[in-house]
Amino acid sequence: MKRTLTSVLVASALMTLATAPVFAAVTDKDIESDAKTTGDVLSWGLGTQGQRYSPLAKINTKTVKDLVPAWSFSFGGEKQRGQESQPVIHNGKMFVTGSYSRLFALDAKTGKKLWQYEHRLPDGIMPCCDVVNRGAALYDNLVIFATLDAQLVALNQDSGKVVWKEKIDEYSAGYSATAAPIIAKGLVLTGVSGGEFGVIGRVEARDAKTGKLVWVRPTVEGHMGMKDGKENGISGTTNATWPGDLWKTGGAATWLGGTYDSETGLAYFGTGNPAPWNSALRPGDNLYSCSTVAIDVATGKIVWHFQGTPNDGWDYDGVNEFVTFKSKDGKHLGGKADRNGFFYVLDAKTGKFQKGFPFVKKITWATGLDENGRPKFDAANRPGDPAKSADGKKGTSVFSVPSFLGGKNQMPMAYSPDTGYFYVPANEWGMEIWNEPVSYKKGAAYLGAGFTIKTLDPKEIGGDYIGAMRAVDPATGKIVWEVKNNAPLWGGVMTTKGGLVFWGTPEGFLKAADAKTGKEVWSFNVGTGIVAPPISWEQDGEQYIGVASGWGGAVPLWGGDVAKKVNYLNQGGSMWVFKLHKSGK
Ligand SMILES: [Ca+2]
Ligand SMILES: [Ca+2]
Repeated sequence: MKRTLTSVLVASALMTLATAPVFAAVTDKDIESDAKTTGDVLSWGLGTQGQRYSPLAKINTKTVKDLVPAWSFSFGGEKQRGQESQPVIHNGKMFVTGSYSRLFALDAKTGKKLWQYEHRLPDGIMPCCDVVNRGAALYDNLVIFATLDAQLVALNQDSGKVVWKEKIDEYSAGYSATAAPIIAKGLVLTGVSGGEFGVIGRVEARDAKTGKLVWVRPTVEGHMGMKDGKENGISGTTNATWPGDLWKTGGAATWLGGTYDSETGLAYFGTGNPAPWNSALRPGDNLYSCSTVAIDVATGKIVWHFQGTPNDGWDYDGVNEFVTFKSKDGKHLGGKADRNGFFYVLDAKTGKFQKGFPFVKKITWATGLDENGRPKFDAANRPGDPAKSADGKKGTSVFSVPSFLGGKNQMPMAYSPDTGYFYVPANEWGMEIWNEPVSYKKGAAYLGAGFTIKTLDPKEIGGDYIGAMRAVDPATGKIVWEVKNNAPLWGGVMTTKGGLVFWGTPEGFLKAADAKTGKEVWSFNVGTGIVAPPISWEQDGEQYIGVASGWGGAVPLWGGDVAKKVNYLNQGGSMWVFKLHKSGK
């Protein structure tokens, strides 16, 4: 057979393809199918819907006993603090962010460091709740993450070189950024942190390849949106739900980022507290604070909103992730475990309220929800107006449950299409809270409140614990099972086709339980607290489980009496990866 030069070249090119790892840029299609593809983890949430469900089943209720460490990698440095990052995986590489705006690229199979990026942070950054970062996004050949000085940085996945860098806002005005960006239709979507400093919450969309701003949607009523450099309509109606000028420094920070459902074309962002905390100053619902806001990615406009805590007076940020799912009777819904203690089930397309129920044992600020999901407030449990006190300096103090750290905080829950349950890392705690006079000053804390977080009476919550991993059935509103934990849970959850639920504890244990029954089937102590969500992926026929470790976050800083209870826990900063032990037979 006569071989032409062309056929030889083609043959050798094919050989190269077969033997060398092929670089493939991350596309929108890859991201939209991320939840189903097992060889990579491209998004925060293991798919932009945020279900945190892995279709892998090699590690299952029977084999999990053989799960052992494959490698561990230290983030190093003298500074440690909280590690809340979810790693992403692509082309056999892991990209994991660390505290103090660091990013590490590692060989996903061995943990070998490929490169490390340390963002230069200025003095005077104002992160409210530790120097954390929750992860990076992948697009094209870029890895993109947000920094504590409110910038967005895109690095080349192979070289670690900065490709673009954009300022989100002024750190000196209290802005910061800790959330993992998400990608939707070639846009990188980010929020802002700084609700305790009177920032303006918003969602921004940039061209993921260039960083160029495409649209901005403010989450405080009265502020103008932008698209392609032009005005794109005010959010809501100025002064409809805010008195006077308070909306100009209204908070509603989108600090936990969002989720995206390609079927609805909507990005779902939660919003934080209205500023300041002192609710006596701002009668009205204070939209769009403490809400889920659904934004059409194509237009940059709000399609619907659902507010969990109107006129919030307890710092019940509504930032927690809205996770879309298909119900057993075929409806397209979304679930959210709100900081205020209620779990909400809404229509994913319209936001229509379907169901709401407590996922914690005790709630004092509301007696329940009405038919539209609006809370029935207990007026006696709202912190009093300081202007009505004898000296005008301190309003009536109340004991409210949950505490402002929430029935659930930043640690993301998981949803299993196999069991139909949400797995919610819940906490049971309360707080003394009172209001004080306050006025806005740029770059200064803007609370107008004082507080102390406290544990609850064990008799009221069925035991001496704070944390509880709970399986919640969105169809019935029932807690199906729970695993109690001494310290508050702060780490996030993953569930798998293998019938398992994985989560970490501040005490340092990565745990696995049977997704149906809650029976604990495996645990491993990583040597420092876990405040990050686990992931799973497959490489060369083996299933891996990974989690970042390193105790920190908001609890040690803001936790009052609870912080004292957990002050024996040691800091750290590592990536841990596990796989099934090979017996050698
Ligand atoms: Ca995937
Ligand atoms: Ca807040």
